[in-house]
Amino acid sequence: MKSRAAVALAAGKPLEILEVDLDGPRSGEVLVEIKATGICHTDEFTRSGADPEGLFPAILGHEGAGVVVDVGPGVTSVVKGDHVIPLYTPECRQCPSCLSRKTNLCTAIRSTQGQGVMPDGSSRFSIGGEKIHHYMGCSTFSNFTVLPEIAVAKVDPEAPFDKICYIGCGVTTGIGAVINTAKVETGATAVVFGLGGIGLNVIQGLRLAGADMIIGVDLNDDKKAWGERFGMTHFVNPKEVGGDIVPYLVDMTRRGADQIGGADYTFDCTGNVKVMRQALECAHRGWGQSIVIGVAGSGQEISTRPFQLVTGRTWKGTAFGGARGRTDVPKIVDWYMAGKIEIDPMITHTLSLDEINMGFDLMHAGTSIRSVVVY
Ligand code: NAD
Ligand code: AHE
Ligand code: ZN
Repeated sequence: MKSRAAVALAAGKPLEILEVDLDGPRSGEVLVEIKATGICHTDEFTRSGADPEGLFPAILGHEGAGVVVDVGPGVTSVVKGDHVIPLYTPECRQCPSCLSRKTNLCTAIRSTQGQGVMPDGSSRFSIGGEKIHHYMGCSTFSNFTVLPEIAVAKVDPEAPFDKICYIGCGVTTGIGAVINTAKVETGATAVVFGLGGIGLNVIQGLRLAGADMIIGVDLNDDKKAWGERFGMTHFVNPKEVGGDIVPYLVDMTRRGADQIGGADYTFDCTGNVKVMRQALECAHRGWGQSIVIGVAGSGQEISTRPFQLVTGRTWKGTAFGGARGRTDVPKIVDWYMAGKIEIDPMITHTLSLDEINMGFDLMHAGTSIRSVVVY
């Protein structure tokens, strides 16, 4: 069949809207009509050429929602007509990682996913016989895409596609980092670096968990109002702090009889390795946890003095907020439908597929939180 798609032909180039050929689902696979897709900073990370795993030509996009329109042989957990969210972190419930109960990082198909192909080693996408790579196992910048059955979460059919697509990455990552990875407790203090599509969801996760002090840090002053909208209690623009931001944040978090200071939990949502170091070092001596969410480009490395860890700070990372997709994503959709979490105000721009490059421009300009493409 044919599908309209935004294709990344080469690193650093705008996406091109093209008609692509799409083969139908094979054994254990499903064909999904994508109804809406968000544009995450990770799509930009790969489009720009910074991703060491980046392959071209490829159909990017990993934050989608849609309807199952066909199923391959052997598919048992979804049927035509089901509403689904594609999962870049699948959940097979059979691999050693899934069975460990210690991680959400299912390993059933990670290696072929990283090679831009389906689990049988081939791509379903092509143009004029030339192979186009899949991306993060999702390729939601195509109106139709093929996914392994284990990489879709069946969700409430009443939920609006143009909002719940964001649960396919940003919402789940931010809220999950707080709840699943950090396991933040009531009354905690926290610092969130980067108040974009992920950071604001960390903030709403902290509000949900009952944190007392939520400090947001961003270079863009416009993010102050955004953070406050979702529960941030204090805002810091590093450009307005004379000198090192770490002692400044440690001072802010010094409470009561505690003369040491530092936050119970800190989160990097920038992907900047210097910020990751600041986030670790403003965590509280003895128990502070710093969670790395941002992804950094090829060749970038984090560093700190080992003393920072010797004195009890913990550096952790999180992918997809530690969520087990087929189990947790339907619940997060239900939270949204019940009004427990907010999504609508964060979707600042709704675009057509033809306008998708504008979504990347808005991200760079710092004027969007999330742009969503509706097919
Ligand atoms: P975004 O562009 O919407 O937001 C980034 C924010 O960081 C912006 O508000 C920007 O002003 C701010 N910022 C940039 N440099 C800063 C600095 N030095 N100090 C303070 N603030 C700074 O991006 P996003 O979609 O929110 O994604 C954030 C990061 O998270 C990206 O690296 C993305 O690739 C990554 N990500 C990771 C996961 C995961 O599973 N680990 C999931 C989604 C996104
Ligand atoms: N290809 C990158 C890895 C990027 C990365 O860490 N991706 C996150 C999801 S970001 C979503 O917006 C992830 O899920 N990581 C776990 C995994 O298995 O990739 C690189 O740096 O090589
Ligand atoms: Zn993402």
